[in-house]
Amino acid sequence: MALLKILRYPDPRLHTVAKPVARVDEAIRRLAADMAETMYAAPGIGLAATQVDQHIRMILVDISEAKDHLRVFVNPEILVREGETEFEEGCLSVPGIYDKVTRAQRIRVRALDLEGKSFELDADGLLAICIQHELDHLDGKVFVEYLSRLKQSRIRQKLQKQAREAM
Ligand code: K1U
Ligand code: ZN
Repeated sequence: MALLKILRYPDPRLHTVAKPVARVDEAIRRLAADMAETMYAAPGIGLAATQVDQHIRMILVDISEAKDHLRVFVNPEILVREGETEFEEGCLSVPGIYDKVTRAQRIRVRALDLEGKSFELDADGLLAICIQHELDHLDGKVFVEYLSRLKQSRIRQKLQKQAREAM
């Protein structure tokens, strides 16, 4: 397994729309294992392939305390959205920034597992929020884009300054 580099906002590659996975094979399972290692090490509760510069439709989520309930979604689709909830989100691609985002409270998702088998899942609370956040990444959207233009501009400047100072 390997730790992968996580792209940082405002890297333009974060705005790439990911392509569907044509076949769930060993290469996909290896990428999922590397993404899991990267997500747990960060640490995070979710990771989209986009964030590790792999522009295919795969996301990982584990909201368990013990970090022992990894869920992998290949080609995820939201079938149903219900209700509304507000949550202070973070993002491994936007380190140190947290802000409130409104999303659906409950969702039904369809995806493939790592054997290529289709499944459906009803999710609510943090699991539903995290799945929606990760699906946004696959569509090239970062959570800060729900914030005002002023906040986005301040966040961009702050992260660009951090990147310069780290060079
Ligand atoms: O997509 C990502 O960058 C992962 C992101 C997922 C997420 C968090 C909160 C709301 C929506 C989506 C993170 O994991 S940020 C880190 C984080 O929230 C966390 C880290 C360790 C323990 C608990 C939470
Ligand atoms: Zn994120």
